[in-house]
Amino acid sequence: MYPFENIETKWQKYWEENKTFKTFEDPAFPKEKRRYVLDMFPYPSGAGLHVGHPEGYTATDIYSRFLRMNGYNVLHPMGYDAFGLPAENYAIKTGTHPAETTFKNIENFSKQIKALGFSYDWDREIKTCTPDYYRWTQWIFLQLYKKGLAYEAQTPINWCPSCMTGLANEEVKEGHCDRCGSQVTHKVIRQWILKITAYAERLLADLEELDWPESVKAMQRNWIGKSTGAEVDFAVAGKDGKQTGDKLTVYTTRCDTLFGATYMVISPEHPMIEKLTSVEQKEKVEAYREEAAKKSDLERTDLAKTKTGVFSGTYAINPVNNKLIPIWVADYVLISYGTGAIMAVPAHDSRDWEFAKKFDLPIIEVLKSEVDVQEQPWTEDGIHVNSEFLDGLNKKDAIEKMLDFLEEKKIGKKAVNYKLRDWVFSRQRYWGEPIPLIHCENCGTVPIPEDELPLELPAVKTYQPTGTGESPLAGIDSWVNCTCPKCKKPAKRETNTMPQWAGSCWYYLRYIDPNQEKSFCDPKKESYWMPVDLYVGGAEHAVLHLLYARFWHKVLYDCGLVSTKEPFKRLINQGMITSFAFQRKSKSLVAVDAVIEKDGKYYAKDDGEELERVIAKMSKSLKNVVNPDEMIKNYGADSVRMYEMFMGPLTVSKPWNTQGLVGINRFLDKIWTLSEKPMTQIDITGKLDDNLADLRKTYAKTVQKVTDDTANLDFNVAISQMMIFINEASKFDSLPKAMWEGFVLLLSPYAPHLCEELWQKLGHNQSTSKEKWPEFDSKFCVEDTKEIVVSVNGKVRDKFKVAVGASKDELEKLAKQTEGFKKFCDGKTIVKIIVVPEKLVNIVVK
Ligand code: ANZ
Ligand code: ZN
Repeated sequence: MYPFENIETKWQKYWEENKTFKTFEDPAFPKEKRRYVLDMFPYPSGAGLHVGHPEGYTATDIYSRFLRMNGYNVLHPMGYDAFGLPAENYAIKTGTHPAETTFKNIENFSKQIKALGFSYDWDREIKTCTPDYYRWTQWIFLQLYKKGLAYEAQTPINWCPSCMTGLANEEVKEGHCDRCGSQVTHKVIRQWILKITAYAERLLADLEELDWPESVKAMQRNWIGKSTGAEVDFAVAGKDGKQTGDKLTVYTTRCDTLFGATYMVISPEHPMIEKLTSVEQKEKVEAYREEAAKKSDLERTDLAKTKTGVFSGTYAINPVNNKLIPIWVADYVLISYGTGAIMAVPAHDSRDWEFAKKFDLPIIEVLKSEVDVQEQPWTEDGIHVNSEFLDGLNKKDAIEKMLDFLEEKKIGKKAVNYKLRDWVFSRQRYWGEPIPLIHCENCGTVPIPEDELPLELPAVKTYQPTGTGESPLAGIDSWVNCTCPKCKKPAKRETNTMPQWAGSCWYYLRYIDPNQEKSFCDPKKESYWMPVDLYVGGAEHAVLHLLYARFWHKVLYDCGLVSTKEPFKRLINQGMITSFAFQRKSKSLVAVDAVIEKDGKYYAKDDGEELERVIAKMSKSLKNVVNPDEMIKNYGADSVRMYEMFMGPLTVSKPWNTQGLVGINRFLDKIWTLSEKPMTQIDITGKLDDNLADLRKTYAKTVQKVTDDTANLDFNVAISQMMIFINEASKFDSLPKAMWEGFVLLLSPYAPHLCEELWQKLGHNQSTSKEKWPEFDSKFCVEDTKEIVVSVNGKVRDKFKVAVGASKDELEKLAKQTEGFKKFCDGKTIVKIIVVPEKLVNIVVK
């Protein structure tokens, strides 16, 4: 076994001491020779590094090393996303300051990451929880505030009763807290909100120019949810048809179905609800509103749920036929979308249809339907019927004609809506960036002067969230009480903190100039590196981090503070590394340590049931979590790096199998053994004997493939090719030094420690990363001999080898010299000889 432990610590020390990967904004590199290769930085959890982390980190590391050797200046930094709930929850449990826990975890992460030999410029390391970093997070927040993009509001927001904090919409997954899984409720509290909706159109449109996975773009598109339709005004009337003078505006994507609108619905939170409720219905409406307030949006809009609602007691006039239609209150209409009111077309909308059936409201077909709309809704397209001036028209034409009609009557206009909601940005928690604002009785909200930033988090004694909608900071009088920067009178600080996502909204900019004290980043350096050329990370950030960061970046762009519209030009999602688990017939999973293996079969320890081995997510409960430290200790960092790349294509999910790691370790061991063989000075571009010429062909192909595959991030394919080369090379007692050197350089981004050692052994005294990427003339890849088949009367009788390009005459002559020819043609009459160059000679005999 090669001494990987010594080799790896030796070279890690060398890189650190020599600052081998320190990066400068060297003007000698033209713009097209600069690359910014970024990893999604980790949250330093107490659990330490997961084997999923090194997957993406190794990929970007190989790519960065490859680019450097190809003459690029590469920015490749690493840091820690260090604010967040787990450290705070731990503090609540133990009383340890979250900073203490966080820094301890960072130390551990850093040790683990460094043990993998990544070529980061560690002088650029950042931690989002240090005041010199969050000073600028606060500063950027103030720029948003000054642009009117941060506002205070008292609105119902998602509230996690267990984390006791407000959440952004993006943090709610199917009605549950993304972090702890508790059911999310609504709570009305004072919030700071960022106007991300002001950027909805640009966030949508600019996706087009990004080289991102289609799936991530699609998720962002859906999340932004652009909808084009119309706003239509309905006159409100009493039972008697007398207009009250009020109007109710709805949002509809189908104004063409107006003739089928048989009732209206307003959301229980609609601002006009009191005006629209009749005296007789008041009690019922109020009771209904109370019930609705308890439900989540998910519960309210779930298609499967039976519809509930209550009649308001008033009516509206359908403007196309002057019919009186009732206005209902129902919770399937959300206040947060469109106008919070709809015209219901039960014949052609499923939710409206169910509601109409339940409350016995009329259903009028206005699109020619293939079903009876009294029995089921028809939601497909159709030609318009029962619609007077729209009859006979298709959807598109009918919408246009109706829009003309509405515009002419001044009761409707085209409108666009987005599903995207503004970003609830304040958290009632401790371990986050304090929001740098002051509340003054005279002056209102006043930003802290920029030169007084950072506004540091004060030390507290108890981290417990208050649950009242106030952050624990609110309990520290000495911190809360301050003087107003404007009028100098006593004032109070904002006590909410920023959400987990704030620090990661701009960290890629701080890496560019991590120690800058005058600004968040020197503009010259910013334009030297930006945008990020390649960003690699997990798919779970598709809408959260990646949408928020794009938003902040666009704001900075509008402030003239960054040079690009988008931060991340190319994005790659690494696949998940899964593990094995064992499954019973009942489909329940059994933890790995509760299984016995016998003759290749698996049985449950407790009751002996035979189990099936299945692929599962790594989890503590299944005891199938792989610990990278242990793997590095047993097989070395180079093996772990290469194994993770060899498991399969970077972007697919794949199960961990330590046997595969063992195989890679053997492969590296074989290389070590090979390196002990004598190296010859043979000129590998000259004439070689047959065997070496064959090896040269493989070598040439290896150079070509590893170059292309590494550039395309097809690392598993590149590794396979290197294995082919090593297999062939192992058959030789000595190797041409030039070839071996080339191979070592090809392998160096993948197994950097081993290759540094081999490179030194070859007599070199600088790091492989400073060497030029090997090239080899592609003419050596070309096959120089061909195998020709000799057939007699169509039956294969022999084969021979000949140089590529041999003439027909020569092929015929050589065919006649084969044993097969002699055996089957001697003594017979040759009728015809057919020669297919490079392939075959067929002899027809009688
Ligand atoms: C009449 C109609 C007829 C509708 C029809 C649909 C089909 P998207 O495409 O998602 O934008 N809607 C409008 N505001 C709503 C709210 N606050 N809560 C619940 N539903 C609301 O959906 C737009 C459609 O959703 C609108 O078009 C409206 O119903 C409903 F055959 O109006 B439609
Ligand atoms: Zn003041």
